[in-house]
Amino acid sequence: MSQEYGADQIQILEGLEAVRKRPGMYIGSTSSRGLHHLVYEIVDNAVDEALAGYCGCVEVTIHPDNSITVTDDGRGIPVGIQKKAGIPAVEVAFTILHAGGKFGGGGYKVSGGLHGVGASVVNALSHWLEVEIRQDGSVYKQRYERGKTIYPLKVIGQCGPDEHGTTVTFLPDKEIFEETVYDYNILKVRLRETAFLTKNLKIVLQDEREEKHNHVFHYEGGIKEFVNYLNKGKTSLYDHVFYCEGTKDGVYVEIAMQHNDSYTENIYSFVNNINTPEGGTHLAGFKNALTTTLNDYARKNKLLKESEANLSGEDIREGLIAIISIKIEEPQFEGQTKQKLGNSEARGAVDSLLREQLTYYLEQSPGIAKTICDKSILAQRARDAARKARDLTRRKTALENMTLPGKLADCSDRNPENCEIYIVEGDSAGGSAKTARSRNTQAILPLRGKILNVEKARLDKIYANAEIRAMITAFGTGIHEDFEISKLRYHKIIIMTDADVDGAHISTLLLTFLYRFMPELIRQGYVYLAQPPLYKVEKSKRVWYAYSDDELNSILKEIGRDTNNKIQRYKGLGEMDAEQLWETTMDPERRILLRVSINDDTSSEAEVDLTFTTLMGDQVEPRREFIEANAKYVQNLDV
Ligand code: 1YM
Repeated sequence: MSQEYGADQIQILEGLEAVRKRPGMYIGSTSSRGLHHLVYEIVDNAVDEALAGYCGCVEVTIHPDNSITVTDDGRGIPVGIQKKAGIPAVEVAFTILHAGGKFGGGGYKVSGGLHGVGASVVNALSHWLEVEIRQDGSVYKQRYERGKTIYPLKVIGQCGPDEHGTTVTFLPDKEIFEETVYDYNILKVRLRETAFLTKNLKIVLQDEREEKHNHVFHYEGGIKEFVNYLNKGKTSLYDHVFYCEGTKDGVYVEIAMQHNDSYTENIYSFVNNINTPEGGTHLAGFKNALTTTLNDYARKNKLLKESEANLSGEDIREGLIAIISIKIEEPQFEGQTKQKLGNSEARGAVDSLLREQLTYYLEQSPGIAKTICDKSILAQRARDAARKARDLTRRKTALENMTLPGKLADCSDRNPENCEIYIVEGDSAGGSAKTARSRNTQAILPLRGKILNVEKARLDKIYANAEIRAMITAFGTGIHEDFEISKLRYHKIIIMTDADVDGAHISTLLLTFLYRFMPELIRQGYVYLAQPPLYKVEKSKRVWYAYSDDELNSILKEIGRDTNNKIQRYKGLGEMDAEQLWETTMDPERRILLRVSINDDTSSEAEVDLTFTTLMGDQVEPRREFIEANAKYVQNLDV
């Protein structure tokens, strides 16, 4: 190392040493999540440069050794000596730990990252990091290893006079991270979202490890196109996506929304490009303005009679897809996970902008306004009917002291931790399962035929559905606001369907129901898919089961392909007798279960939702691919 270290630099090193000692404090974790977070930190600096109006393109490349290059065409990080530190500004940015965000005033220098701590944290947690800056005809470069400067910033060549930008390449440190292999899909989902949220910014993602991995995200319409993307596979109620933007009280607000014919509400809110799954003041402002404006419009235009009650927010938001994205200088996050926006000025800004613009919009588009009001009024009626139906079930359950559904063959053990419930497709398979089961701990609930698609039905119909009611009572937890996980009667809910397209469809319907009505069951890992075998191979009285074509081939290779093997392809659970069903699919010692999980690392909130709605939409093909496509959600649990 060529540099002498003065007091200042020693302090610098201590700063980054603190990051290496307690990385979790700065990037949340050292798991895969933290690993990917490094990329976001660097990308966010480029996005800031785009928001400031100087950068139009960001490229992210994953190299074969899992080092990452991020390059932008912005102004280039300043190379001049920073007076206070006595070193180039770029070196300050990479080697001095900043409490929150970047230094220097102006703009929204708060985008990105868990804590917006930026470049120096990435540097501290990288085995090595190199930064290259193109500025005023010269190319500058500096290298660091584990946060330490290797050589002073130097000019390594010339570039065109108009060329400018920053390139950062880093290799995450194996001493720090438990996982050092980048997942293309995780970066893809996040960068796509970033591109939607940053109108006009082009983001290119490349993976040198795999030829097919290559994406360009560039959305001139920004969040308006985000709404279109989320509406994929759904039927919109009107063509136009509502969009408005503006700055109030120092808060920049952008809103895009559109209704579709479904019954779910999907609202995603962001603060400085960071998703706020728990909402906060910006979301509250949005909901308030939407409800008030639509009721005012409906009253004024006599779409609601004087005698009728106001439309509730829920009624108006039925089938709504909306993106609320705000930029604010000093966001305050509250709540347990620090994901809920607390700034009160954000509420006012969103509320007043939306009121103003939506009132105008509804007046200009009476056709759309009427469509929204009509849909909301229908929702209101259905909700009333559902409430009555639900009150009835509640009263009933209170009176009858929770009568379990008649079709349920319950287990005798009363400790939920020991208990499992198999949800079985069809009465005949249900019959075999009842015979096969271990009565102590395994309960069987047979379902007849296809269950209701909850994506396509209103609440009143859902509550009235016998199969759904049977599941709700069997689980014991209740749903929606009544949901109590502590009342869950089984710690394994196992979906067992045929290993064919119809079976996959039924699994999907069941998972959709669980995801929409009892998401905690999935989040806490109580939901599983049973894996019945596809083939049975018999040879001289010995039996093998194969759960995939690959497995079948390797069995045949081992025992020899022979006309005397009787290979049986199972078309359904019904073809197995009780003993076979037990051996292959239900015996805890031998079965294969897949635990269903929502991988929050891989999937943004919006993506998980899209998965369900696309699958439950009208296309058949994506549904067929459900199980494979969800390899990401589904992990092998026990064999
Ligand atoms: C591939 C990562 O970091 N781009 C980037 C960073 C900066 C600037 C431009 C920049 C900012 C400002 C002025 C300013 C940063 N500069 C600094 C600091 N891409 C990437 N592009 N000029 C250039 O904020 O005023 C930190 S980041 F602090 F040194 F100015």
